[in-house]
Amino acid sequence: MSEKLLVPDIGEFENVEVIEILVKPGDQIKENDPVVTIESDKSSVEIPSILSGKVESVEVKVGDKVSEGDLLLNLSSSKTLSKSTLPKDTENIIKQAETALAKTKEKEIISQEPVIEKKQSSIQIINGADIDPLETQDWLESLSAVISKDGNQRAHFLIKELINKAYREGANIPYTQNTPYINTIPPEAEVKSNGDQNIERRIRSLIRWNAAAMVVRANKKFPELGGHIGTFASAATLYDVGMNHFWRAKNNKFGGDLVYFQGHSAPGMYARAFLEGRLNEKQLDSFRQEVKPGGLSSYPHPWLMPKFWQFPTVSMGLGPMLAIYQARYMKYLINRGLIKDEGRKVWAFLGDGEMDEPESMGAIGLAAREKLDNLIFVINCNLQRLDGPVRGNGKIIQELEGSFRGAGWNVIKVIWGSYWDSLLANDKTGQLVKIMNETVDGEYQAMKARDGAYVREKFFGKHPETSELVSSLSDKDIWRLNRGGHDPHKVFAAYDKAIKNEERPTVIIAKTIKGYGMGKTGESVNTTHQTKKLDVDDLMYYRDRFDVPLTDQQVKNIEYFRPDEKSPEIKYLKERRIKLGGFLPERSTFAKPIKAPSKDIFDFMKVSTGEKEMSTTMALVRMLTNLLRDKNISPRLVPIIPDEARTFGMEGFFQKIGIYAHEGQKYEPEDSAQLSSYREEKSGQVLEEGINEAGAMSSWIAAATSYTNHDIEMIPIYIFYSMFGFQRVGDLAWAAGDSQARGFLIGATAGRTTLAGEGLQHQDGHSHLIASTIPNCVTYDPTFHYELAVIFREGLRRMHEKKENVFYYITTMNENYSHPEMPKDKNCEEGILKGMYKIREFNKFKKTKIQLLGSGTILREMMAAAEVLQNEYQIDSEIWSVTSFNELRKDGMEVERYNLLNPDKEKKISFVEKCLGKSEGPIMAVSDYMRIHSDQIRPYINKSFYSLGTDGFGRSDTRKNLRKFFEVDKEHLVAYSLSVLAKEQLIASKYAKEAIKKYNIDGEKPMPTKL
Ligand SMILES: Cc1ncc(C[n+]2csc(CCOP(=O)(O)OP(=O)(O)O)c2C)c(N)n1
Ligand SMILES: [Mg+2]
Repeated sequence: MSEKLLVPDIGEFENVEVIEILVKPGDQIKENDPVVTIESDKSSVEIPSILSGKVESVEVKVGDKVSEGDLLLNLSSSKTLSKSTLPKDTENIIKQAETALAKTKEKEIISQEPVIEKKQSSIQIINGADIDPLETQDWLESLSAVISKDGNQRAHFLIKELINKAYREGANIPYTQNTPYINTIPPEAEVKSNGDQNIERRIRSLIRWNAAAMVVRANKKFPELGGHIGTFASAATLYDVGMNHFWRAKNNKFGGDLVYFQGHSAPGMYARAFLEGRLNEKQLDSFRQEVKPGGLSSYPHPWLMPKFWQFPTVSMGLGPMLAIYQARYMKYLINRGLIKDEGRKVWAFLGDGEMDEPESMGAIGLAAREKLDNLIFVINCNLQRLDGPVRGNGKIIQELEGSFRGAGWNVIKVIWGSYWDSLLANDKTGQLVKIMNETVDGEYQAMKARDGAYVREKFFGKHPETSELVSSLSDKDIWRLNRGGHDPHKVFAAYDKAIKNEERPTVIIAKTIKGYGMGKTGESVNTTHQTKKLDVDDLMYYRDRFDVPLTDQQVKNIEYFRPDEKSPEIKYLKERRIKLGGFLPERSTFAKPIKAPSKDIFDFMKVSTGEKEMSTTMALVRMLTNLLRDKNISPRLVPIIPDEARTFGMEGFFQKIGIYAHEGQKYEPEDSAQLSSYREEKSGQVLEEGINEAGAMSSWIAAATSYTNHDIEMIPIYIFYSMFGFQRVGDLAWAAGDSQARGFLIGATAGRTTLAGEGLQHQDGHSHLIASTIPNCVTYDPTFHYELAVIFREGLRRMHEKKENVFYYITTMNENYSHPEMPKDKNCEEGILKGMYKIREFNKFKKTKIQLLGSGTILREMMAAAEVLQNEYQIDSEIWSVTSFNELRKDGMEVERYNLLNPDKEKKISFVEKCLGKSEGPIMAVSDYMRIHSDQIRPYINKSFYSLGTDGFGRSDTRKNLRKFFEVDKEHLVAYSLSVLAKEQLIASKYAKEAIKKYNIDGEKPMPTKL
């Protein structure tokens, strides 16, 4: 049956140009296959077929203008194919993943959480503000009766109903998200570890000792090195229980859990690796001495220890965010069918002080919304940060509980250790819990800096009933009452519950003591964080406290201790890790490279666009659309956009590849009939992050390190307003460099004067400079579409085929102009990649010459100025398109350094010098960035060099006015060129003076930086 394929609803657009015909008569096409590409002045979109069948005739040609309802094709239709749930081409990737990973998935046996309900014989009043205690007592007794008769669930239901009723009656006092200051898991419900507790304690003691010894030894030798003992001392049990029982390593059968270690606890990880035999004494003695190869990095840095550390976390607040987006990205890969669902978990260890970073809590809503049950936060609440208490006057654990519970997380508080169990069981009146609730963190901290007698007086002494509770305990017994985070049983039970939790992320909030075991100098005192030296007495105390089998002399020598290979400790430790699949942390990659697409896929960008004007952003979108047709590349692309797809003309991606949404689309979008409808899908490819640059960057890092954390090479492309890039997420970009991220960052709407209208907070004149601070970030500021194509392809080749650990920052602009054909010069491609090439030469008069260097869209102003110089002033010029001042500088620096260090060897020549060394006339360079940007290459050329740029705050206006204001428009460039030539005594100064007058340039106008 013959069918007509018409232009669908394309939103408000009319008369949109057909730029590609993707089918021809006779082709057999399937439903959803693209048939033509249309392009408005802002975006290009493929029109898919709504039917499958054979193309009978194509009724449009390239260049035609079409609107909704116009006829595109006649089609003899066959049966319509149903939509596949997974995107095309993923099957191959799944197969690849299958060979690398397990053949069969051992499904996690997720047992139901045991519903062991804490039966209490009665409930007592624990709130002091009671105007009618008898009435309260009645209510509580009723509730107690319900609990014992029908259980907690029923009681909870009734309370909820009561609150709802009260709310409807006008008592709109919000219900608290907090539970009492006791453990979430009651002792009866604790799942017990099957580990050997004695041996685990001995191992933990050795790890504690070796970690402290490593820091103390380093600082004895070089006091400047620094280091931390207190953080790990407080967290040792939290890590050990995970290492012995929970965290599964990556191997050829399993993808591995991902653990974000708290940065300052790094010594503990080294100490464990030492016992495991992965690090030796010499390496421990090179802690914080990394310049010589083999040293141990101060904190987790994959760049410096690429086979060990996976995640840089020491800049506080980044770890929590990166972990959340990592867990989300893992689900993304699973839902797109790119990796298998193996029940892998992401664990993140965080400090309680660290939780004050806005970034730490900034994404917890997303974690709950996306139902990240593969994510577990462990917050080590030692109640202290660097200077003092985290919440001296309050309770950090309660505060965090409220925030996380409010955000929808599963919260597990691990506050008290097992020694408290019997006291709490005997707390019939609730006085102990009342005191626990009322005592503030400052007091809790002070108590642990003193002794048992102090705790008896200041804590239990608050009420006669609690004094009585501990009357039979000695001060020593009271001192032994431990905190939850130091009790392996409590920690085990919490971890066990966390891994079985479904549908929600889990946070374990564990109470510990900063500097646990460090004695008077370092335990629970405000200066703990900075303790890096322990004197002999402290060391003796530490040894005794943890029963480390060292003689006094060995302690004085601060010797490391590693039991014999055949000792029960080492055997146990290794056995546990073998059981859990290998050692942690460990960084490896088994990802297969992605073959860079053939050059012809970019050919359409090497021809002139003729009359047609477009921005480089649009050229990029066209290019990505083409890449989505490449079977190798397409499934690996991860487009990441923070709510700006329409700004960049990328809305066509919504339909074409879908927006990732773990729940699919539960609603019919308002624009469902349109071609660029907002299509959310479980296997969607676009990560639409909302107005959330830090989140988008975290997603990008997860995807850009996919090759190591998931053994699959992916190509993330994060596109953003360039102004909201590096300066907004600079620290994350730095962490990306450390993480050896591979992918593209696209700073769109770039340039101080190219993004007209928007103004001071939008116009970017420095992102390239910030990007240049990251050693492995490769940056480009292309002007024409063929430059972009060459750069992008090389990026794909270097990063994803050759696996070079660099990432690309490319700026694109929103100014529409026509793009010329790529110059035929065989060196052009090399020049584009190295940073500059000659794009044009005016050589008619052979009297006076100037070298004009331009970058981004300002290159076009320079080209226009050159024409004026030639036509009106008889001045010749060579015009250079500078695609990257940053890359030129890197090369210049390297060459200069080499020549200085090798004075006797043949001199190397920088690329700048190769291009300009023999050129004639002074050099004038301009970009849409600060002068310092083009100034970067000044040292590498022995000629007069002048830079122009856009120094100063941006402001809203037309492009023309902005360029005039910043003196980078054609007219200023002509005047400046003449002035430069006059200064160099190559022409008379009257020409410059006249031009300045002619163009109404005010020589007395203040510098734009002052305006
Ligand atoms: C972004 C950032 N700001 C400041 C620091 C310096 N700093 C290092 S540790 C620390 C205190 C950490 O306290 P907490 O998070 O409670 O960890 P703890 O050591 O107590 O486990 C600070 C302020 C940092 N590492 N990162
Ligand atoms: Mg702390």
